[in-house]
Amino acid sequence: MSKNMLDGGQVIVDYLVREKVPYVFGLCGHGNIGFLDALYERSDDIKTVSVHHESVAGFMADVYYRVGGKPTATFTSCGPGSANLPIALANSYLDSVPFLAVTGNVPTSQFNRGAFQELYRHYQADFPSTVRAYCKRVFQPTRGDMVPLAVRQAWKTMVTGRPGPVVLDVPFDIFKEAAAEETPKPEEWNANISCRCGADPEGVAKAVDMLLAAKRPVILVGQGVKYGGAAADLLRLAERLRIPVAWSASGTGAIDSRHPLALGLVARNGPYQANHAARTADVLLALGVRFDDRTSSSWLPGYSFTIPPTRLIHVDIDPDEIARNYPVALGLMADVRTFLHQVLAELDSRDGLADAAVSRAKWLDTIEGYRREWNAFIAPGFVDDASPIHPQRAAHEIDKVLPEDAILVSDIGVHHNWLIQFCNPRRPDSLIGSMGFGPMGFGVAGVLGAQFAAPERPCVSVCGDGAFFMHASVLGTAVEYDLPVIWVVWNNFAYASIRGLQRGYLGGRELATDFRHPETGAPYNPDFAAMARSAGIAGVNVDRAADLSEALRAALASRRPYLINANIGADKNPGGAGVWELPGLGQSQPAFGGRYQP
Ligand SMILES: Cc1ncc(C[n+]2csc(CCOP(=O)(O)OP(=O)(O)O)c2C)c(N)n1
Ligand SMILES: [Mg+2]
Repeated sequence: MSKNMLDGGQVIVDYLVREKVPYVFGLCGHGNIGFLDALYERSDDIKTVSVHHESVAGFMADVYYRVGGKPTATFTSCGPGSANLPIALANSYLDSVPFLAVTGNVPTSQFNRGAFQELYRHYQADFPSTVRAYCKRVFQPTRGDMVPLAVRQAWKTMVTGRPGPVVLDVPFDIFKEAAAEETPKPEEWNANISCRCGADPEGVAKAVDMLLAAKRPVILVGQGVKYGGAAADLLRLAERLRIPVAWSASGTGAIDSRHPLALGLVARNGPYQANHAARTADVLLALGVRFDDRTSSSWLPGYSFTIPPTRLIHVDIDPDEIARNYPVALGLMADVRTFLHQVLAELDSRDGLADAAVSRAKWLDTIEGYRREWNAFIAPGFVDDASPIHPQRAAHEIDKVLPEDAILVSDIGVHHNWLIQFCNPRRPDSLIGSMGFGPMGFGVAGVLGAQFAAPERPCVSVCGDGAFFMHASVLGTAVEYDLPVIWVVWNNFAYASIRGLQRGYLGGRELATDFRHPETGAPYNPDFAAMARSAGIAGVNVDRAADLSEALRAALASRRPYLINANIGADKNPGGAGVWELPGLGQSQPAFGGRYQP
């Protein structure tokens, strides 16, 4: 190789440095030692973080972006190493979060020979087929000189339009093969591309007409508002027209949940004022939200939405999501922030705005009535002092203790349902969860990525006992990288969300959903607090609500990694004003209110 040539690995790493990627997260294998060698050379410019399970790396890259707003990269080896990654790819793909997955593969000279760890029975070096449904695109350069094109195109695909993870699959030899004298420059290829497209101007005028004429308007926000950086403009519009704002679980935090116009979560377990306002609205402005089954009460009319007669204005960067599940009175493909700028500018040219805002008083008063009814309904759960801890009380105590700048990363399970219902996030990144793919481990591992992105902020994972045990290797990573993360293990001695379904839909025929000691039949789990201590991390057990808040305060004050094993009741599910249907098995009943039939 001539002296001035960079090899494939060096080009990728140099490109990442040029894109100002601060960290790569991953796990070694023979398939990526060429890449690690390139990272070694540039260790002053980009930090390599080694984890103990590949999916942990993917979840870290995911949450790093959700907090820091910058994509990072992962590295995994050929064969099994990269086969541990798809769960994280799919999670990011369905939640539209970008990261670049650099996966190793077998040497090109060995393609189709069945070399160690080659997937070859359908097609040579076939990792791309494995992840085809799991990411936005796969690139597989098979010569060194293909790397520059592949890396810049991979990056562009990842960040433009609707973002998502992209795989750069690199055969072993290509990391070390001559690739180019120079790396592509982001400022020539990617840095100057804007996808902040506006909506068709006539559509903007029509949207404003509809909003000004509405008697019972509601704005519904999803994560497009959060990750599109549109929270400030959302607030401007909501306040200017005095329109209440509800959110999907992924949109949680797009508006301060204590704002008077904040309605809450629309979902099976969403509060009455949010579901009832959304389902009785005459005009619903949906921003960067995709109307999944959990947001929509499984699309059963009259629980979360009644579209029609509600007239839906649906704005999204991805036209595939518009009119996927509901008919639209007006569908607009646009970046949400640009759309909001357009609407605010259009409002400047309109008369009668004050009248529209004043005429809202009746609607907002009505909603306040719903809110009071709901608050009275849920009040007892906040003061319940039982042991095991009442889950509503647990969510409430955690919410009360966390400071405003804390980042809470939830895992998947019944604890997540409690948290999204009873936490009151103030900022777009106060409460992070996975709503598309929902892989257990997301919160257990993702909190490490949050802490890398926000070293000064308290980062707390609330995770199920099932998920924590699945990914307990994170304890070691927190120690190795000195990350003061806190895990609150919501220990209910079960895969409780699934056991709840057996109880609710299958007459209590429970199998394979709880953890028991073989001799006593008593609930069993390893001692998670002792596990933490064995890793060199503070670990405590709590059984009472007041001890939970005390322990969390101590953990926050310590600024060291900490595990709180909280014994939390498993027998309750968070009810709300919506429902969820498991087709063939039936649908749940709303815990409050009924179905709205106009
Ligand atoms: C990797 C993975 N496996 C299985 C599931 C299906 N699943 C969803 S929630 C859940 C139970 C999780 O148990 P735990 O972590 O203890 O949380 P809990 O529901 O008890 O709060 C399971 C098995 C999943 N989402 N992800
Ligand atoms: Mg559990």
